[in-house]
Amino acid sequence: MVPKRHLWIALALTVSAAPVKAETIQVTIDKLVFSPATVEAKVGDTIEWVNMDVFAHTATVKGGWEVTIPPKKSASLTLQKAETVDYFCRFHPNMKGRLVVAP
Ligand SMILES: [Cu+2]
Repeated sequence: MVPKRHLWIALALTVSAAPVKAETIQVTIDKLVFSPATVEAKVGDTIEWVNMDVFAHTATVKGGWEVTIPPKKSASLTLQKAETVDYFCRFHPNMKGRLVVAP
């Protein structure tokens, strides 16, 4: 018989080694506000911006990427690297959001 304690260790290893499934995280844009303003995600996850407004917005990183979200549409981006990025809307610079991307 295998001692019970060893079974527990085997179980813990199995759980921690399970692959993490990539997620799609929605950020709603409504009345010029990104919500939630800060999102914690992992590399491989997809951020989907859902624009409820009747005009276009962007999610723009200074010196980095830009995603345009047309009115009443959505647009998405798959996160490629671990970093914390602040983004804003090119058309409405008061609109701000942050992505905290873990490896
Ligand atoms: Cu905007």
